Amino acid sequence: RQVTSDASFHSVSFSETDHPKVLITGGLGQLGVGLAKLLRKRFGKNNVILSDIRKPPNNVFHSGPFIYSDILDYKNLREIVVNNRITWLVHYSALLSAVGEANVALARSVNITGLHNILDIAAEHGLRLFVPSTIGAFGPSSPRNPTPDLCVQRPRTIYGVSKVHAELMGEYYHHRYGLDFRCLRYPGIISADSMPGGGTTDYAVQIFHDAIKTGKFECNLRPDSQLPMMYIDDCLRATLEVLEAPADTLSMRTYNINAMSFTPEELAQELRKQMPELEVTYNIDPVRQAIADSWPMDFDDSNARKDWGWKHDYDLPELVQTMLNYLGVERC
Ligand code: AKB
Repeated sequence: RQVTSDASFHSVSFSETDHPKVLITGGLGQLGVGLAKLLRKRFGKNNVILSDIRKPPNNVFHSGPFIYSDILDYKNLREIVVNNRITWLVHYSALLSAVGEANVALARSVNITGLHNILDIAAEHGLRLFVPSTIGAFGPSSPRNPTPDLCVQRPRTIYGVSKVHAELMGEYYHHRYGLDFRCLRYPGIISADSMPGGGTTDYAVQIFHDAIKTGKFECNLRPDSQLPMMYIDDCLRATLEVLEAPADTLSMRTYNINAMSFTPEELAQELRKQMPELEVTYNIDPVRQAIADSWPMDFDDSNARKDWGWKHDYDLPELVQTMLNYLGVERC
């Protein structure tokens, strides 16, 4: 291995012979396609396999390897890992917070039983395993402003409970079996070319689409609901950075990461600097509001910054400008 000359990554690069072979589960969600693009640029197109139980759109299918994988089917998963000589696994399959409350049995199965399959296969085959956690792994009895890495975690959603379970199981497998488990607690992620599905922070993506299309937005959270948020490029870069971080820099295996915190009102105000005519109304969804009221308002990510050099690039004005540029250009 050689030290990379690319200053944007704080770690090592892989030569042609020792690059990782990566499998991404839940690859057709909000983050998988973007992560595959970033990892393929770094490790080569054929060394990153996207997987899902859904049929990929043509552009995804033609941009690199795609495979059917059901995380609830242990044998199918093991076959994929063995046949493709997988060395890193990024486990993105999960039901998010709001949709999880609407279907607790399915969320329990995908988020908890599915994770058990992933952990066992990763431990059995010596994989490096990344599982995202979330601000949703905290609850009303956690300190909310800011929320540190280590504090009370008593979430009130099946999503949050399953993510605390994932954090603890991954760390247990790390200590018990030496599994190379790495986990970041993501804030709400904002992206232009992929949509989130069934989350509490989804409003912060939808507002851009509705603002551009109709000049109006109906928000399902109260105007003063402050939540931690991040632009997708920062999230994907953080994921690659923690995956590449030398093990001796990681004093923990689960880190908070953050970029900014804002309320729907503050986001609308920033948007109005470019679209003064934007009309925002509020029609509160009680399920999502109760979830938002129990989550961190600000996220303390000082350990990630200290240990492996985490640093966000996008603050609120840059995020809004980037989203508008991206969606504006797409519209033409
Ligand atoms: C959700 O809102 O459920 C997710 C998350 C913050 O984990 N976006």
